[in-house]
Amino acid sequence: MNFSLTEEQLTMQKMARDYAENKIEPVAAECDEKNEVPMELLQDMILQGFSTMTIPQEYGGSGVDMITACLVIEELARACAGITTGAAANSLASYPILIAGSHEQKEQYLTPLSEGKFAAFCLTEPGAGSDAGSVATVARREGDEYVINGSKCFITNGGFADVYTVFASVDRSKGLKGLTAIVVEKGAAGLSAGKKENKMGIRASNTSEVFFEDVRVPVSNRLGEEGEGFKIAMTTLDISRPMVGAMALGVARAAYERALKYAKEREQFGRPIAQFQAIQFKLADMAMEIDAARLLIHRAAYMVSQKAARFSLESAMSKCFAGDVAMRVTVEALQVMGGYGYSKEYPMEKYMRDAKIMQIYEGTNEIQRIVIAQNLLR
Ligand code: COS
Repeated sequence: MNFSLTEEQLTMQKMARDYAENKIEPVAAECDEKNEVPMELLQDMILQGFSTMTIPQEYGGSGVDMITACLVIEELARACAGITTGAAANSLASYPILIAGSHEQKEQYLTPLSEGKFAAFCLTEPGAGSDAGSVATVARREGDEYVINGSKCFITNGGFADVYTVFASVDRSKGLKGLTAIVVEKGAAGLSAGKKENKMGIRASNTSEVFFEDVRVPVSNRLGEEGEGFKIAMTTLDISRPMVGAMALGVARAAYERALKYAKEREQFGRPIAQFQAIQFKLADMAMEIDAARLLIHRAAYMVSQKAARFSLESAMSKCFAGDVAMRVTVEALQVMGGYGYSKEYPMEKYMRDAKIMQIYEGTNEIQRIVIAQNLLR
């Protein structure tokens, strides 16, 4: 077992840190306040390759391993989890194509993702959240076309994506065995975006409803076979969850680093508060949990890159633990800063708001615990 990073990983990590500090951090507070996506910056992040890191080079990606991708995402999210969510959503939407797409589909849909196009992963519906198998959107086959009807909600980049990877049922009587993955492209008649969510955190990301009203797409847009959609969606989430863990880790680290700096500078009772054991214990717990989360994330990421037969357990553990750590660390780090932590003048309260989604999206942490338990009891 080797815990050191490779030269390439160190270079990518530094490049991402510099980019995050110079480009993302300066606009993070304003985008959060205005509930606004910095579209030019997001597009630049895509052009820099931050959304296509694990896509093979032949389809326009960088083809790096998942640990490297997680290192990069951690750095970006340390500057702003909202902006990073927009970039990571492109990766999420690309996985169904990578998993089940033909060579032609990969060329057609993945290559534009490295050229600045936006993508959205459309699984969740008003009536299908944790119970992803109960998707009600239907794709009715008519000759060489599917006619899609239904609605999706909480879709990142849903308001402006160029490519949507959509999960719809070709036969609702078959339950989750009717689910099918289909690509829908911007401009398709009947495709529209609905309300944009006004969220508590990650406000610099676009979260929208997406509607399909008699949207016609050729059968050649289908990824894999009819009925394979649920497994494609689950495999996608297994791959993407370590990356959500890495985002949570970035938020936790940002909060911890600020708390550490503040504790060394802030004086009360004639000495820096870092000299009080109550503060030291908080800092020690934060550092320990952040390290533990990173180890779980890198193990899961390693398994993704090794193309292990199944890594649902490790993937769920990494996302769940890191999400919980982000929440605990941001609460404690805010406490170290006291009133200053609670003030909107400092980013601490934003970190805490941003951390909360890490326990919710890409599968709630309750669902992660179900996945973990199912694997233990199998
Ligand atoms: N990889 C491959 N196949 C999987 C899988 C995975 N990770 N998880 C389940 N499957 C397969 C099972 O093997 C089973 O196949 P067979 O019938 O051929 O044996 C099938 O899918 C059904 O599995 P299961 O019975 O476990 O499905 P459930 O309906 O009980 O759902 C959970 C399982 C709850 C884990 C799933 O619905 C889930 O992850 N929900 C959360 C969804 C989510 O994360 N939403 C967030 C929005 S997306 S950003």
